[in-house]
Amino acid sequence: MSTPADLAAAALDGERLWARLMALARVGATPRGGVNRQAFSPGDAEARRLLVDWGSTLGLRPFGDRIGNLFLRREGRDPGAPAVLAGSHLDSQPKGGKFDGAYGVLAALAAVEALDSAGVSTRRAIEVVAWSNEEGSRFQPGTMGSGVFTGTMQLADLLAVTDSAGVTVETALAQTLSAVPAVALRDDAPLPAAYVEAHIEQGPVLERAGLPVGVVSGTQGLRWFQVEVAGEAAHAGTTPQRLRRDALKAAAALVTDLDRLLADADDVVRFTVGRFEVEPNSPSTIPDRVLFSIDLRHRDAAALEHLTATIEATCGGAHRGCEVSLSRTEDVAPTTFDPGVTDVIRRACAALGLAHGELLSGAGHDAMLLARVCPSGMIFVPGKGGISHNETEEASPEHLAAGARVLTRALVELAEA
Ligand code: HGY
Ligand code: MN
Ligand code: MN
Repeated sequence: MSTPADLAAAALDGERLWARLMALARVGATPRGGVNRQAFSPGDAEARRLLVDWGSTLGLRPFGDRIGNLFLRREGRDPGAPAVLAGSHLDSQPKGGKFDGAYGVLAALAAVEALDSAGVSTRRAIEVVAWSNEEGSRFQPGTMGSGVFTGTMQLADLLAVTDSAGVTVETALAQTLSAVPAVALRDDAPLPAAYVEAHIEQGPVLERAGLPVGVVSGTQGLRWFQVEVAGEAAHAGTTPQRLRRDALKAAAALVTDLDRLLADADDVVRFTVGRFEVEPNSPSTIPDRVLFSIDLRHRDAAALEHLTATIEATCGGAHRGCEVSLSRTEDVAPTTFDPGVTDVIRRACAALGLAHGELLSGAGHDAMLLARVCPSGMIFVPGKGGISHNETEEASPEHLAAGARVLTRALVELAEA
């Protein structure tokens, strides 16, 4: 006999999921097939509008909070029981793909829709969630929405953060929210009973193993730093080399030093300088100020500590006549997902007859913050060539639907508990 979870998973409409993914991908679409929908941009607002519309067609009630997280609630039979949340993020990298984040939100929407189609009720409410500013491209750090929701980050600190044009999060967020139909403000929701996030893998493991789904064991630890190099502006034509305090040359030397010092024989350290800002950025002026980011990741907390010490020893004091200062903008320890939720996901894969494996996430996700306050887990589906944070990111409709079916089953089980 079919269980409610069987019926709901069978009702999952993979074609509609794909159609919504493609509709969302038109918001902020880039010429090379990707999206540029950075946090609190007009594209972010448009994506939120679409999501609220789709949710209202399904009778989901929207709620928001002060950092702009968006929740779409499907009531359960027991209105007092903490809800089960599922989602991801709608913001993207500047040259991002169509699936990173968008998939987790729309897979959750498809799961809730499948419950409706199958006539399945759950004891707990289920909420589809789109977390604010996961990527941290325009405003650092990332995972702002889940950071505030879980009490790991402070709202007041984040509202004061500026982008490179000096616009604050507070202003950009207010503009975004004013462009979306008003939703009820809810800052006192009880902590969720559980959180599940579906995502494309963004790496090569599942594709190489020929697996349609992955159960995620955890995420590696992540630290972000900002390095400021202060020199002195001077005329490019008249200033002898020995008198220069060139912030760009000092910064470039620091990056080269770090690249050598942080390299490891096993190639498991992840060290990236992805953002580099030069002032005044004029060909004939010696730069007086450079800001650059460091993204450091490792699966092992002690290694992360050790690598941090190297960064701190390198990025401080005087270099080539410039002053160097370092600040830490994000710090998330390696995360192990809840064994109970991981088991639910594994059982869902098995019940659907899907070959699956277990893997650690190289990328960061909102789930790593949620894991600090409630049992959390993640479902991965393969991405083509493991390519992500790239406009050519691709995933197959079949894999995306399979992951959403796993999510549907997992939500039924977690929301009945
Ligand atoms: O940086 C990350 O890992 C995530 O994609 N924002
Ligand atoms: Mn993502
Ligand atoms: Mn991403």
